[in-house]
Amino acid sequence: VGGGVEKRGALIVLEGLDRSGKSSQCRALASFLRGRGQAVEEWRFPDRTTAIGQMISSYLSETSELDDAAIHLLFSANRWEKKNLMESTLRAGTSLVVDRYSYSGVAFSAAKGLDFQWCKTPEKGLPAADLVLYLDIQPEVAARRGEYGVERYEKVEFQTRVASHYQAMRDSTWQIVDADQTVDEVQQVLREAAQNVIDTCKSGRELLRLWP
Ligand code: 2DT
Ligand code: MG
Repeated sequence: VGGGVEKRGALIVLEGLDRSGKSSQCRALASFLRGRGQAVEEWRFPDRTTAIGQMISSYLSETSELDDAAIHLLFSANRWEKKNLMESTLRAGTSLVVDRYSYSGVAFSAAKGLDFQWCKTPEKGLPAADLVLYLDIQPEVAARRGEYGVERYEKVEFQTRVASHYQAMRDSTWQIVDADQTVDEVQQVLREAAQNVIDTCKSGRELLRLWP
């Protein structure tokens, strides 16, 4: 191996409606890849550990109210504050498996009625995902899963609008995965797609920025 070829990690994002299974699938995917000897970190947005993340967290648990545009920009700022670390980690060869990203930012805020293009603007310049794994589920099916409705947004009518905005962001980096299958069946699809994109990034694919 030579010539200073960059062997960067892949930015792999899981997206989908609430209760589509993202968090457990992320965990399983990251540990599978690690078991295969890949350098992988598991991330999530919002990152509730930062000062901005704590404001977001109290908004989500409905202990505080914020203007729709203001909370939109806080979600975005929560990604910007992690941008340098995200990029340096990827460039060091570590792949990231991320539970939600800018696509959630746009889909959820647009579902509240904010302008779709306006919602995309603050994300411009962040690293683009190499692969978006969209866990596709009908809002009515998600609503039958455990603990639905404990947080803001977990209402079928709202989730239906979120789904339509997600749909408007689909491009060639997206893979739509039927999430109304067993946990293992879904995981199998994710593993194969993730392994492929990690290989592609290792062989020198350029890191792109939002919105390509
Ligand atoms: P979870 O932590 O359960 O995924 O819920 N959201 C998320 C936004 O509105 N904008 C964003 O930028 C992001 C990342 C989706 C988080 C909730 O916050 C919403 C559900
Ligand atoms: Mg949730």
